[in-house]
Amino acid sequence: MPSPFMLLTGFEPFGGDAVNPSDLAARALHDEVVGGLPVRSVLLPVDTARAPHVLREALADGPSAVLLTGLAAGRPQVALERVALNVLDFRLPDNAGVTKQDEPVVPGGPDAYLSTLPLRAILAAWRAAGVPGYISDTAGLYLCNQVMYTARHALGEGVPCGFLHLPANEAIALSARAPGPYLPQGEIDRAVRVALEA
Ligand code: PCA
Repeated sequence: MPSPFMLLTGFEPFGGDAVNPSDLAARALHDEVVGGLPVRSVLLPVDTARAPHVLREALADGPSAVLLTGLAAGRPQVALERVALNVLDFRLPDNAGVTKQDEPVVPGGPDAYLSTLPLRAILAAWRAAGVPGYISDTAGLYLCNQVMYTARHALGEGVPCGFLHLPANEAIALSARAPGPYLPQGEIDRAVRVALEA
């Protein structure tokens, strides 16, 4: 019987950024014990063909809970996604240069899956920890939506699973051409840790 763990995923950098805060947070939390369970972090490629395979391999090890994370530059705070849609429609090619338009994530799958994370409990835990955050009603139609849909489709209802979008960190804000919101990486790591605890 494999020992229980929580799966935390981050994404590699994309869209010209040198870093991805979700990758950095996942690395920072790898092997930490949070809420009594060790965290296993897995890095997902920003590659629409490869990401589902890497994800499904990680899911096959039987995590007790799954927290998927990614960057949503421009968002002012950490945001729990409520829903993943069965749609791929990219404004930006993935890291392999592939663009999708009006395609399903899973042909014949349900139109949408809701997050099975305790969204309100996570918001409350963030509030108690002094972390402003909110529930987002769209994860976009890019890789983040794709992996949330893929994970929910693979897992069913039994394992809490959902997506957390992170703001830009200081490195991304410093390299941006126009001023934008950011959250220091240490705070991003803390927000992810508190979400895992909840
Ligand atoms: N953010 C993108 C994909 C990878 C990432 O970190 C998204 O929001 O879809």
